[in-house]
Order: sequence, then structure tokens, then C-alpha cells
Amino acid sequence: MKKNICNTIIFISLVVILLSCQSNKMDNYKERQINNNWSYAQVDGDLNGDATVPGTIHTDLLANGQIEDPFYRKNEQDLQWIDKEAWDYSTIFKVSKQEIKYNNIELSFEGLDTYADVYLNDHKILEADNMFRTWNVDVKNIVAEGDNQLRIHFYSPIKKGLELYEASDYAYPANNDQAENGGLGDKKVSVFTRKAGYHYGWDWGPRFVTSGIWRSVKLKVWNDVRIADVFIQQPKVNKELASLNATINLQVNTQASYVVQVINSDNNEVLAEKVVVVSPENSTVDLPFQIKNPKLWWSNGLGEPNLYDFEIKVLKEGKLITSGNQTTGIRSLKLVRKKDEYGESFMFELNGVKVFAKGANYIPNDSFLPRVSKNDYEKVISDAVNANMNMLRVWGGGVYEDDYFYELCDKNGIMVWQDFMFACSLYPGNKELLHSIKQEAIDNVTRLRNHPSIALWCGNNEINTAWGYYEGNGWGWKQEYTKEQQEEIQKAYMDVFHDILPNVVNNYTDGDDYWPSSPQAGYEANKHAGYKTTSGDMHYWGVWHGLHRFEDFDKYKARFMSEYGFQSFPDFETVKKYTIPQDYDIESDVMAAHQRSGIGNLRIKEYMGWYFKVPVDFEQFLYMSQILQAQGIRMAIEAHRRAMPYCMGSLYWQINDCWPVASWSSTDYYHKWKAMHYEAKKAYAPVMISAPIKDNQVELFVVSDLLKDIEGELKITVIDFKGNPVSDKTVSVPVKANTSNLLEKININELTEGKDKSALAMLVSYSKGNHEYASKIVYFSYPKDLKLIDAKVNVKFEQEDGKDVLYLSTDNLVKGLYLNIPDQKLFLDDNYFDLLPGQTKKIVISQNGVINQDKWEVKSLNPNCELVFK
Ligand code: BMA
Repeated sequence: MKKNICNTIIFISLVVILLSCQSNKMDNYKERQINNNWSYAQVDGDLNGDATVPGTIHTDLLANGQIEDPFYRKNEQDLQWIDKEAWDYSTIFKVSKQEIKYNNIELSFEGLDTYADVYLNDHKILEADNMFRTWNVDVKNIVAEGDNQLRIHFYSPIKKGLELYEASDYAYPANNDQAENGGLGDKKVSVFTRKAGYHYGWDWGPRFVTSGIWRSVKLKVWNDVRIADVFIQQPKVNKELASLNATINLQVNTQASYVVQVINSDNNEVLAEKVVVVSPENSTVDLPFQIKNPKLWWSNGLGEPNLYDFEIKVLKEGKLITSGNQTTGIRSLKLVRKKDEYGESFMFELNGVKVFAKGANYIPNDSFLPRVSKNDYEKVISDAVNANMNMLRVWGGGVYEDDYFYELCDKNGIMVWQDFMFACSLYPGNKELLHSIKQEAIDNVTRLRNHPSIALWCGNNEINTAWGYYEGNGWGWKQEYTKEQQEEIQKAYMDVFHDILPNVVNNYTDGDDYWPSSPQAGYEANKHAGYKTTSGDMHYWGVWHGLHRFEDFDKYKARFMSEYGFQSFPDFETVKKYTIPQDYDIESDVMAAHQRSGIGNLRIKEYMGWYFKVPVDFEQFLYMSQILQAQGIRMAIEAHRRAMPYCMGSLYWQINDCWPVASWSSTDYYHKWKAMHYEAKKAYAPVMISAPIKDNQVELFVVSDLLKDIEGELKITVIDFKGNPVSDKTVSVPVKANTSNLLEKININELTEGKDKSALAMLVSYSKGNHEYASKIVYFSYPKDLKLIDAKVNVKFEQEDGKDVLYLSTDNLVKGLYLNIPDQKLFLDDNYFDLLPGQTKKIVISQNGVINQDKWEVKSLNPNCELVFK
């Protein structure tokens, strides 16, 4: 009995000791989000409600039923009062007994939009003034055990902007700032505030000048030491050996000695280990290490985007104190600018391979940034991958994107051209602003530098060209200023784009490339870009702004085409979401509110008249605008790729939208592929056929991004629209790796045999045995002159591998065949294509709903096209 009692006592004491050990055991570092239980209140008014964090005031007002959907019809115009108001956000969060014991307690604000005073338990802990910055505040002495009140007062960004505007000696140009729509007349206040430019309106975007906690708030606690930052530098990388260096920034309270390790998380191999003595003043440690035969990171199309995950451990006397992880891809990625026979190259080289950059410009996915979901990011990046892209340009009028965006780019081999957030405006150069810009650059370069996808940092969008300080009139800005003012403005420009930003890139990366402005003909500020330059990058807007014809894409070729584009309307399915039937006219008020380019409708109609028959029907016009855009951009991409290696990049303007609108995008706000995205996929395919007609001759090109030469047969078949053969020709020709190959020039008369050219089509293919590398249908006349005839398209449904598949065939040629089921979300892996008699076309459907054959609708350029279900 006694023994039993004794045992029980021993057991209970053991449990107590164990439990107390556990409750005393504190993780060295912990962080958690303070994103719950927030509410908002209008400072000078009665509106209030529960808030979503991260979020914006607009989306909170919407969620609480206090405003209507900002994107619906002309609601935007009624919501301009929101940005003139101040808003308070507050929450109560608990700090536990355990948390309060930590030596270090910090609040981290990953994004405050924009002018904000932050109070913790009524102590002002922060004055924020830059949406792009991360703010870390030591709150050890303010935070209390139990309830803590956090309150953020957001000033009206417009009122703050107006104060700065009034205090400024002169106004600054900001072409896209829609001040007037915001009720400010000509007062463009955007330039004074470090906030996403597109919030103030753009030529594809509404004006919603948001306020709010747009990224997470975090509570971070730690004792003694924490890993504040890890940077895996890649001084030398080739396929045999990667010489790397982990630069680890430890944060410590007192001088102490630790063992720091870098471990390959894949196989637990310790790659580097070092005993270090760190102090609060000197806490950065370098651990060089090597990886033999590294699995290199490749861009989409060239190979696997391999990633490495490294674990960093900090130990003391053999015990793990804290640890962290860092993922990166091992690669060498450089912008090569070398003098050559034409001028100077502008080309990306990845692991020694010259890469033709294929892609698009990217804008924020929503006017209200925090509501962009992971799903949205995944969709945009997979749309890029599926269109055979390997590069996106994060354009300077938006934001430094969410971490997840770059993670997806890393995982999918999408290289990123990263602009700093400056676009189409001039900015003041006062000390406070320059300081803010420098900190913003440090925050974001540090946050993003481990992403293997980052290929280039670029100072700004189009400012060098628009300002034109050294020559020409630019966009006419210069003339508005006295000589003295011009010099002051130029100094501010040079301070930011030729001093602060390149220095941050230089000091905070392992040698990343920096380019001051896109476009520019050379690095120095006096190298303004023109349409004839043979160096640097180019934005070619001759087509669209300059009323050049699509054929001119072939005349104005650049070393790297970083912008060009053409507008279209979104699909009718998308238009229906923001309109009612009385708005179904492209000139109606509502449609005009969703067309932000002053010349937009004019240009679309004008160009359509050149190439296509202009439909009167609203729905058919929307469809035709997409066919027009697809044709124009296809011609551009082909011209750029044909010009390889002179031209080594083609990024069209733009892949996405931030709301439902007529724009240059290839996928709309709801991620619906426009005709152009399908066409881009074909034009960016690894092997592409292009067959421009010049001087009555067809030039047959095969452009290849493959890294191996290929041997194949080029087959040319000319038929009439009923499928009757007219002529054919087959030649065996090799196609050289990673370049553009002009294979044949054929006189058109030889191919058309005296027949009416406007009733003929030519199919060109390049294949080896059963493997077709590429094919393309070519016409001898503009679409408006083609003598298209009625067609019956046979449709057969099949189920293959759990997927719905359509097999299509036709009696007569169909041009621009578009299939859809109204009001149903479904994705066809090809659409808006030409179908030849004699061909069977397979279409795979990703669907969301039931496919009912009565509901299919069809559009085409033919006088009539009918679906016949089998
Ligand atoms: C380019 C871009 C954007 C604009 C587009 C269309 O200059 O940089 O500023 O939306 O043209 O005009």
C-alpha cells in the first residue's frame, strides 16, 4: 500500500514537472496574424461596421451593404466621396501570459494604404505614409497582458494629396490620373503619394482611391535571437557547380555566440556550418557553400523550374534555438547588352542560353487589391504558362506584387521583369519623399530578391520618354516649365532613377540587372528611345495611338519589344455582368464608363473597317473586336519572333484586367480568355510558322525556341473554301535551334493557279513523320474581302479520361469559329479558330455545369454557321 502511494506520488510529481517544463518551454520565435475582429468607422460621419483585414474601405462598405457594387454600371461615379473621408480601423487583440514574457515584441504592418497614424493602447506607435512599405514597430513597452487596443486612423489620401499639391510650387504631369472624375478638376495629386498609380484611374482602370489595411498585421515575439532575413546569393552558377553564399541577418539583444547551419531540406545535408559571434550592431553572417551539379532553374519551355529549399538553423551548445526556411532556384540570369553589328543587344541569358522572352505586361488583378485570391493568382500564372509565355512584366503603375505571385512565377518558370512603382508621371524630389522611396525600394528588393524568377529591376514606366529632357518634346511636359523648374525636375528624376534605385539594387542583390526606364535606348538618361532605335527596349504604340497599320509591326522592330497592344471589348458574358439590356450599345453611358481610353472606340472601329466587315449587332461587334485584336497581336508577335536574334523579346500590353472593361488585355477580369489569348498561345508556341506576304510572295518562316536543330517537312496546301485542292508543295528543310529560319519564298501565282485569291486558304505545316511541330492557315486577302460561304459544323460529344471532348468538322471553311454556352462557366482549350473542310478538330472542355447541346451558341465571320449535333 505504502509503496503504491509512493509510486503514485512519484508519478504525479513527474507529470507536474513535465507539464511545468512544457509550459515554461517557449518557442524562441513566434508570429501570428492580428487580422481578426476589426471594425471600421467613418471619422466625420456615421458609417461603421465589421471590417475584413487585409481589406479596403470600399470592400468593407460593400460587405456591410453601405454601397452598391463599385463595378456595376456607373456606380463608380457615385462612390468618389469615399476617398475624401478619413476612416478609423480598430481591433482588440489578446496577448497571453506567455507572450508578454518575451524580450522582444513587435507589431509588423505589411501594408498600410496609405497615410495612417497607428495607436496601440492610445500610444501613437507609427505614422505611415507609403503603401509599399513594411513597418515593424517595437511595442514591448506598450503592449499589455490580456486585451490590447489597436487603432489605425487613415487620413483621406485625397485631402493629404491636396495639401501637398497646394504646398508645391508647381503641378506635375500625370497623364492617367483621372482627377476630374474624382471631382478635383485638374488637380492631379497622385504624384505626391507613394500609392499605386492605377488607384487614381488609368486608361483601362476606374478611379478608386482606396484606404485600408491592405496586407497582414502580425505580432512577432522572440527571445535573444531571431533570423530576420536570409539571402541566398548566387555569385557563380553553372551546370557543374553552384557557388552560393547564405547571408543571414540575425537579430540579437546582446552579444552572443551561436552555431549557424545551412541545410538542404531535401536530404538534410549540412551544406555550411559556422560558429559566429553576433551583437546588436553586427549581426549579419555569411556562410559560403557549394552544390555540385545543381538542378538548375529553367524558364517555361526550356526545362524544369527546379527549386531548392534551404533550412537555416541557429544552435547554442548543441541545442536548436531557432530556425527558418528559404526557397530559391539556382540559375544565372542576366540581361546581356553587348555592342553588335546592329547596335546593342538587349537579351536575357539564362544559364548561358539566349532566351527569347515571350510574354505580356501584368497589372494588378483588382482595383481592390486584398480581394485578389490565391486562386486568381494561380489562374493568371497558369494562363501565362498555357500560352507558352516565359516572362511577365510587373508594370510600374501597380504594386510590388504579393509573395504568392512570385512563388508561382518561380514554380512555373515565368521570369519577372519588375518595375519599381513609377509610371507616366513626374514626381517631386524633396528629401522626405526620396527617403521614403529609398526605404520602399529596400523593403521590396529585400523581400523579393530570393525569387529566381526576378530577371530585371526597372526604374519606371515611360517617364524618360515622356519627359524627353535631352531631346525632342517627349509628351509635351517639358514645355510647361521654366528652365529652372526643368532642372529641378530633372534632378529629382536623376536622384530616383539613376542614384537611389540602382544603388539599392546594387547593394541589396547579388548583381541583379537594373534598367532605368522602359523604354530607353541605353542606360544613360540621355538615351531616349524612338521607334528606330537599335538598342535598348521599345514600346511601340504606332499601331493604336499612331494609327499605323498592323503590317507596320514588321517595320518597327526593336531589340526587345516591352510594350505594344491593341484593345478589344470583353466577351458578352462579361459585359452582361456590369450592364442591363438598355446599355447594349458601345456608345452607351455605361459601356463608355467601362472604356477608359478616350480614343478607344474610335480606334477599334477604324481598324476594324480596315480589315473586317464592321458588324452592326452589339454582340457581334464585341466578338469582332476580339478577332481584330487577336489578328493584330498575332501579326506583332510573329514579326518580333521572325526578327530573332535582332529582336529577343516580345511582351504585349497586357495580360489581365483590374475590373470588367474594354482594354488591351488578353484575359478579362473574370479570367475569361479573349480570342487574343488563344492566338498568343499559338504565336508563342516553341515552334511557330509565320507566312507574311510581301510583293506577291509568301515568305515561309519557321521560328524555333527548341535548343536542338530539327529536320522536317514543310508542307503547303492551297484549297478553296469547300475544300477542293488547288495546289500543294512539300519540301524537306532543316530548322535551326533557337532562331528564326526563312525556309522558302514562293510566288503567290504559283500557289493560286489563277483562281480567285479571296476564295482560297493556304495551310502550312511543319512536321516530321506523324509529329506536327506547327501549322498555320494563311489567306491572300484581308478578312473583309474573303468570299466566305455558309457552313455546317458537325459536333460530336465524347467523354475521354473523364473530360468532355468535342470533335468538330465542317463542310465549308469557317473563319473565327467561337463556341459558347451562355451563362455557363466553361473553358474550351481552343476557340475563335479557323476550321478547314476535311479537318477534324478536337476540343477539350473544362466545364462547370452541365453541357446541354441545345444551349450552344456559335459565332463566326461566315454569313451563316450552323452547329449540327451528332
Ligand atoms: C502603355 C502603358 C500604360 C497604358 C498603355 C495603353 O504606355 O505603360 O500606361 O495603359 O500604354 O495606353
